[in-house]
Amino acid sequence: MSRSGRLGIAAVIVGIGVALIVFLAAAFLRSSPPTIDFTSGHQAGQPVDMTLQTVGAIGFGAHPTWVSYLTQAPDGQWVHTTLWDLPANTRINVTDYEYDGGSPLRNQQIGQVTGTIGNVEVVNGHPVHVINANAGNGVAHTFSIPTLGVNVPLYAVNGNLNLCSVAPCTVSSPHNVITFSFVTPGPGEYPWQCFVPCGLGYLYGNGGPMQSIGYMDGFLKVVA
Ligand SMILES: [Cu+2]
Repeated sequence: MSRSGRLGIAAVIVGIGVALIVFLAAAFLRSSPPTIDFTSGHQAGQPVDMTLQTVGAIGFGAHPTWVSYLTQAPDGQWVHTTLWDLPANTRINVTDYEYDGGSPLRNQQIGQVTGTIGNVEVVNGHPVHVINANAGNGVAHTFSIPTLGVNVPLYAVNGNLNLCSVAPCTVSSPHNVITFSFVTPGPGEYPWQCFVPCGLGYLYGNGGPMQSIGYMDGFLKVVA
């Protein structure tokens, strides 16, 4: 084959490679966890019940070892997502099944419950205003909506037990049941996240799942 022929083939191969990389990068950027709709059929003035779980390892997908939140859809299915459509100016009653071990907090401030109705959370039936993370099992994660002043530390389970490592976890695994309520503001998108640096193996624990929607970050998509 002539030199120009070989160059031509090489150029085509490089071109295909570049196109493939651009396509995959665009597909990655477009990919997003699903949004769970808690607005359909909602009657004004009625509260919305939302059930979550926090797990020490999602156990499947691209990052099986990552910590994560999951959301129970209204049909009862557990979905690996942190994105929700919620009605505005509405009381949201949250139940979180907490399946992860914990540790003392580097920042004791996030051991305090703020921004919920009554500035309280209920841990296994006991009302709590602050968790002393240096006692007991420590704190596993927080549920925090910075723009609304909401912060709920999630009391951990005993990390020496046989913890659930493949989500969705079931109540046969060690867990704490944590409930709290807050009121949604007017329409808008409000980020929420965990503030415990739980991204094990990442710089200061703040990378990986701490930076990823669907794991330790999400959005409240509040609609009128
Ligand atoms: Cu976390």
